[in-house]
Amino acid sequence: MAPEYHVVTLFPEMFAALTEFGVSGRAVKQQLCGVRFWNPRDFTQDNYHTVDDRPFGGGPGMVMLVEPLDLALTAARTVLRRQGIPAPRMIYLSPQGRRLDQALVLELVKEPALVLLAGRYEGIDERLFARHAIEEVSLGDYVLSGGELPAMVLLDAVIRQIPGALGHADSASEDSFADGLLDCSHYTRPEEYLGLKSPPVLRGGNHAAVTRWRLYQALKRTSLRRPDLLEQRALSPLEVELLGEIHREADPD
Ligand code: 9D3
Repeated sequence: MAPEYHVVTLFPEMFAALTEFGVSGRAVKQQLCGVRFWNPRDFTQDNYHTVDDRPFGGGPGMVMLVEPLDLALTAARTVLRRQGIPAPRMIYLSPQGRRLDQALVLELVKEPALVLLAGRYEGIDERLFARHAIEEVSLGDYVLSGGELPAMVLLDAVIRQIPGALGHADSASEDSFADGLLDCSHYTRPEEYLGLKSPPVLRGGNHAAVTRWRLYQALKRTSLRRPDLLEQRALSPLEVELLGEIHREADPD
C-alpha cells in the first residue's frame, strides 16, 4: 500500500507547495502516497473556534490548546487504525527535536504512515505529549515562524525516496548525500560561455574518465567545505588515492 502522510496544521493551504509542484506534486497526483490534513480549528466547539490561549505563568506569545490538537491527532490515528496501521510514528516539528538528516529520511520512508504535527505560536500545551507518544524533529538551529515549512521539508525529502517518485534519469541513490559526499560541479551547453570553458573530459566520451573526474571533484569539494562528512564515512581505495592527489595539488576550488 502507498504510504499515508497525515498532517495536523492550522494552515493546510500552505502545503500546496508540496502537493501541487515538482517531484512531490507528481508523486501525490500519481497516488504513490496519500497526504491528508487535519485542522485543529475544525475540532473546536466555541463560537470563536479558539485554538490558542495565554500561557499560564505569564510571558509573551500564545500556547496552542491541548484539546483541539488531541482531537485532531486522534482523528488521524482513528483513520489509520481502520486501515490496519495501529501505531503510526507521530512527529512534532519542533526546535527542540532531533535534527533531520538523510539517515532519518531513509528510516521514515519505510513507514506505512506518518502523522506530522506542525505548531504555531510559542508552543503546545505539554499535556498533549502525555496523551500521545510523539517524537520531535528539528530542521536546525534557526528560528522559523511555525512547523509547516519544516513539515513540508521533511515530506519532500521522504516522498522523493518513494520508489517511482523520481524518473530513472535522476535516481534517488545518486543524490548528493546518498553516498555521503557533496555533489560535483555540473556543465551543459554551450561548450564555452564568455570565454569560460567547460571541462574537456566531460565531452571526451570516456565514461570511466568522467566518473573518476566527478568523484575527484566531489571529494575535493567535500574535503574543502564539509570535512566532517568525510570523517563519518569509510573511504574506498580509489577515494583514498584521489584524496592523496587532492592534498598534493595546490589550487583551491
Ligand atoms: C522566538 C520564539 N522562541 C522563544 C524562545 C521559541 C520558538 C517557538 C516556536 C521558536 C520557533 C518556533 C517555531 N518553529 C518551529 O515550529 C519549528 C522550527 C524552527 O523554528 N527551527 C528549526 N526547525 C523547526 S521545526 C519547527
